[in-house]
Amino acid sequence: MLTPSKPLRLFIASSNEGKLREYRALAEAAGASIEIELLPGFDAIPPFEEDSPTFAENAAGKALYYSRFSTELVIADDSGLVVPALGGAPGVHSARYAGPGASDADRIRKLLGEMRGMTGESRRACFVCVVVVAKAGEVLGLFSASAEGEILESPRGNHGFGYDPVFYFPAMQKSYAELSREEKNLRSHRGKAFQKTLEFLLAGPEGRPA
Ligand code: ITT
Repeated sequence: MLTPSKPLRLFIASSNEGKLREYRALAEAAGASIEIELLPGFDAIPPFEEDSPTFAENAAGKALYYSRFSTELVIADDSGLVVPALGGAPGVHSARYAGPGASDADRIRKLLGEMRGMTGESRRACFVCVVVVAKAGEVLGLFSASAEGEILESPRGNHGFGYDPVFYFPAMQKSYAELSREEKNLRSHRGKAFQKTLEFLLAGPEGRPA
């Protein structure tokens, strides 16, 4: 992989503090070649309506929409928790699963309630993340990754955000919320999708959409 002489600057479009913290740590881990900042003026932009049935469409919609407010590279992710035994829920509705104004704790309570009495294979779940890079209203790339795990009976750990305390990650034998940010980022759905994004963006002078 070639390292560009000038740092690659990415503006992230996200209202989710947990995601922003993870992206900042991912950029830091990538070294001096990457700078990540919240899209300037993000809070004043009317929010994008995420009403598509797939993570890819929502992520592309978000990145395209917000990229029109900048001349730089913009990234957005759509992500969520998929539980096959619940027909794929919460899925693309992960952020709104317990209705508007609900907290992470409310969403976790609802999920555990829906899964009461389910055992074994039924508790399988995966996190999905689709990252889209766009520039001035054009999609440059879409990168997705997932992480397999199972839903715990009760929350464990206090790091991370969202559904992390109830997502047991067998690869690390801990819940996502028991991992440090660095440990989670190394193997998580978002960490892997962002790694693919960086490989694309840093591929070399020809491949670099600067
Ligand atoms: P933006 O669209 O502004 O980025 P959002 O929170 O609405 O923020 P999404 O539409 O992508 O983002 O919804 C993702 C939801 O899925 C998020 O709110 C969490 O509830 C959950 N989620 C995604 N990644 C997660 C992770 O790594 N750990 C825990 N929960 C996660």
